Amino acid sequence: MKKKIALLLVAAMTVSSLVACGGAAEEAPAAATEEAPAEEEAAPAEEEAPAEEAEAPAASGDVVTVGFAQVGHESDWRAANTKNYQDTFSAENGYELSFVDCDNDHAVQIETVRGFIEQELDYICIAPIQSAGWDTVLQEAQDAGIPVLIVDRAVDADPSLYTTALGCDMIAEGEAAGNWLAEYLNGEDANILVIEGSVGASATLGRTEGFNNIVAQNSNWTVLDSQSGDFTQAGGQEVMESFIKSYSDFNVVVCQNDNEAYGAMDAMDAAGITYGVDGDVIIISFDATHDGLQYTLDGKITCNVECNPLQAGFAEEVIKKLEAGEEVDAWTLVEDEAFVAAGIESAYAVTMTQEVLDGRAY
Ligand code: GYE
Repeated sequence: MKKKIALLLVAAMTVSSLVACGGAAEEAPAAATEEAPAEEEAAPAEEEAPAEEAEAPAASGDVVTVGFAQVGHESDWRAANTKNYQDTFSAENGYELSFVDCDNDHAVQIETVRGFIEQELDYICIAPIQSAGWDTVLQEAQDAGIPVLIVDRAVDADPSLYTTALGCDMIAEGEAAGNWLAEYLNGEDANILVIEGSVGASATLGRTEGFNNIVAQNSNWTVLDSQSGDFTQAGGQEVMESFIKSYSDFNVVVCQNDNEAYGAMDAMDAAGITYGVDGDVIIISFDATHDGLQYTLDGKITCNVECNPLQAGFAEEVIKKLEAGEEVDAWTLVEDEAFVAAGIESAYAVTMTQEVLDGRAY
């Protein structure tokens, strides 16, 4: 089905879906969907149902074509996110998904989106590798009348150039990590090393900004160094190895995702540096994937700030609304929370238990 619907996208800057983390994230879109069809059900009779455009994919029986320009395959988070999109936008559910792994290459991602425009797909989802450099291709999609959903990460572009955006609040995640650290250190000095995510990614920029906001409030904290580990385990290991060569006096390592934390732990193991609740170095991580939370339960990662990768339901919810001719919000927040090692109490984070780990869907 090829629909160039001139959709009236009056986008109120409101948070449309506040979803508790963990399993609840998957449930929320379904719940919202149940409410939404009220209008459809209220339609007098089948034959009087509005034009095809107003029908949800399942109701119309037409295949809805969706292009997804995914970042790459750099992390466990990404793998979970990809699987979630493939499961959600399945043929069974009435979609034809064109999935492209852009291998962390911005130029490839731009060309991928151009390809989707040329193919005249119904919808385009972009998880932007970097936040800058999107205006031209977004304008091209708009000129072609194809709604664009910016998912997971953000873009530095005028919001009028795309239909909607959804994802976690990366600045809030960085602040959560900092607030937890201040509580945990309780006035002790901090000499901090940061292993950042990919350069120019909104996840990196936001987590860095948020954490630095809290650093600025603590005069006895010093960020000794901050380098990109590209959100990969190998990158985390490499950066940590070079930090170990340059710095001997550090007590906090902030890894901007779980995979980097695994690499950093390998580097510290090799150097005989102890970490975790019983060690010399506090490790903070982000994502809170299953394996990351196992390390948190075990007390190796002391604090792990979640970013929920199960976001495809939110994208589908938007697409269903657009198919039904409804307005969509400009921004949907996917909520997250933080976790701390077993035995630690925190006002900012949930204490890890085996039960929390067992309930982890990714
Ligand atoms: O933290 C990292 C992934 O954009 C939130 O990208 C995402 C980040 C996630 O590679 O693991």
